[in-house]
Amino acid sequence: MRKRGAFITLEGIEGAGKSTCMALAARLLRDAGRELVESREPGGTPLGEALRELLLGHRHDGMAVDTELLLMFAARAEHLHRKILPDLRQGRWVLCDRFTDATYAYQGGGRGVEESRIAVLEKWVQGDLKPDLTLLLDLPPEVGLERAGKRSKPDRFEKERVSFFERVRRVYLQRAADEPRRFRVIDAARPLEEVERQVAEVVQEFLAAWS
Ligand code: T5A
Repeated sequence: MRKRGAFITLEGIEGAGKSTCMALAARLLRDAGRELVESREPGGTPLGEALRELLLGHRHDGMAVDTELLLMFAARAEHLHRKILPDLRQGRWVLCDRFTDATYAYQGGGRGVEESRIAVLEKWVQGDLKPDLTLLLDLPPEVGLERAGKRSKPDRFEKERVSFFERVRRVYLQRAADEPRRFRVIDAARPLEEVERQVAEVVQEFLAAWS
């Protein structure tokens, strides 16, 4: 039987450099001969991308917290069934910009949803599936928001106060401390070349351990 592919995620607050580092990680994985699928959350499928627009756009400012939480998991269920699980079963590797850790961080830490309620949805939608490796790009919110702000108009989340992102960051770091085998924390406040060096090291180490 073909070995299932590895599932790798990138996490961090806005402007942490996930998209930038994802491009590097994808190149390294392909250079190592892995068949790779790149994706993102919310999104990754036509329905998921439509939900992303609802979640990030401003048409529904003030959306109820439970609605936001359930839409995140609705997009995730579609993503898992239509893309992530079939790809992993075929032996392809999946590299994803955000996954369920973002729900714990944003809806849990940021919005104050109880962790146990998120855990129920996680179990329902994912069963036991978790990423095999999660790179957490960590930096102070002020730095990330300044970087993100230079680039585009703020989305529904980017309009939140710094204190919101401080809570998000705290949950990310707590999750990394709780699951040290899965998480690698990268100091994303460093200059880009240095961040990329840290990411490359983690990816090479994971490739060596997986094969
Ligand atoms: N969300 C998502 C939830 O609330 N719950 C969930 O369950 C999920 C899945 C998604 C939003 O949805 C929320 C979280 C998010 O708010 P998104 O587009 O995926 O939004 O995430 P963003 O964080 O908004 O994406 P960004 O593009 O803003 O951030 P990135 O990808 O982390 O940053 P990147 O690579 O685009 O870099 C930003 C800028 O900084 C520069 C880059 O060149 C770029 O200009 N940069 C650096 N500059 C200096 N030094 C470095 N080390 C740099 N690294 C990057």
